[in-house]
Amino acid sequence: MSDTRHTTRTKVRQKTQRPRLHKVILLNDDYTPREFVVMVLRAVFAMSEDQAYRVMMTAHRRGACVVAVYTKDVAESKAKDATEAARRAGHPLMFTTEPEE
Ligand code: TYC
Repeated sequence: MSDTRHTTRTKVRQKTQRPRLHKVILLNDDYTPREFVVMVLRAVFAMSEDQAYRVMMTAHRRGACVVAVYTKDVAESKAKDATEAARRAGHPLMFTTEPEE
């Protein structure tokens, strides 16, 4: 009598799940002074004067600019801090977040 045994081996491929990153986006408006935008970018996102100026001008010309990417919590908290700093100073400046593709 044949006694054939079949063994099934399942290969498990470990895929490390990295947290999805979220973009912080700077939105243009017609009222916030350019210098104020640069100041907030430097304070909240630790940018140099040069970097901040370029990001501000990109948003000014194109309507919006990605500032940086972070984990969801960090992105949301920085966008909120920056938007609130503007609100306190009486400016309509807004930062939003969205998940990276
Ligand atoms: N458009 C504003 C002005 O002309 C400056 C500005 C730039 C505001 C970028 C917001 O995200 C912004 N005073």
